[in-house]
Amino acid sequence: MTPEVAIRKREQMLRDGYCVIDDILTEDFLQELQDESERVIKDHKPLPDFKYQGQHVDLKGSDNEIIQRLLEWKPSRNALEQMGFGDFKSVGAVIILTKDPGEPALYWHQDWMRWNDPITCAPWPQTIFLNYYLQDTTIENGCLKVIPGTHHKRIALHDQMVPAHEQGARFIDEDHPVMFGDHPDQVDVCVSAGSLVLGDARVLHAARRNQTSQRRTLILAWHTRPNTVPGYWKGVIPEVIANRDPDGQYPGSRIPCEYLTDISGEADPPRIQSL
Ligand SMILES: O=C(O)CCC(=O)C(=O)O
Ligand SMILES: [Fe+2]
Repeated sequence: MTPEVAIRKREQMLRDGYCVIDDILTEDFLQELQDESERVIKDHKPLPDFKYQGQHVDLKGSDNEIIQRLLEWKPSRNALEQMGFGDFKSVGAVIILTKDPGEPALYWHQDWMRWNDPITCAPWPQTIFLNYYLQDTTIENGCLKVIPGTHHKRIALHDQMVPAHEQGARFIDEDHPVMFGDHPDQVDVCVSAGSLVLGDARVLHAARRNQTSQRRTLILAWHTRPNTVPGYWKGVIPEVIANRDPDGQYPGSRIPCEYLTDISGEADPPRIQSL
């Protein structure tokens, strides 16, 4: 990646809440990860609660040499460094997530757990996912969908959603019109196998149903950075962040509170259309 491209990717992360870095894995390492994920999945008993996320296998780098190599993968580290994201550290583990043939879509959600903390207002990312897709992803096999900008901007969908994962969404019906609806601003993030999708934990995202006869596998690695202003940030520091008490108690929450506002200032009419 050239320095110019790295800056553009960072700008996209800050503006849209996601970006794609193509071909980050070598052919050989991709093959190794495919083989290893198949081996691990074979020994795993999927739980019914996870049907929208597919197989959901947690793996620590310290327990698996191949996963540790992925967490330390030089091209990914270099890309983060070049983007100014060098202070992001992996949590030391990954989640292997699959969509098997015929499996349902993943509902709209965001994964930020700190909505009560003023750091929520950071114009820069604090927690990101590194998503390694092990097959080409398409609309047919369950590609990721993102609504750009929703890491900073409240839209109508935020107030219609069932909270993510264990807090409700795992237990909804497969035909839930809001959680599985199409949104006019959604972007399908179709990537080639071995590419990396970076995403801000706050951005609204979902994944399509797998209508093909092949499994679609993702290795997801969460990364976080300290609660500081990153060196590349030259813009205004929001007052709530400048005044944030670093020793404050901010109970974890997945539900966006008043820190997430509609920056457009317009009343956002409900815009969800069911599929
Ligand atoms: O399956 C995907 O592409 C995304 C998975 C995801 O966002 C999640 O499990 O939180
Ligand atoms: Fe997610």
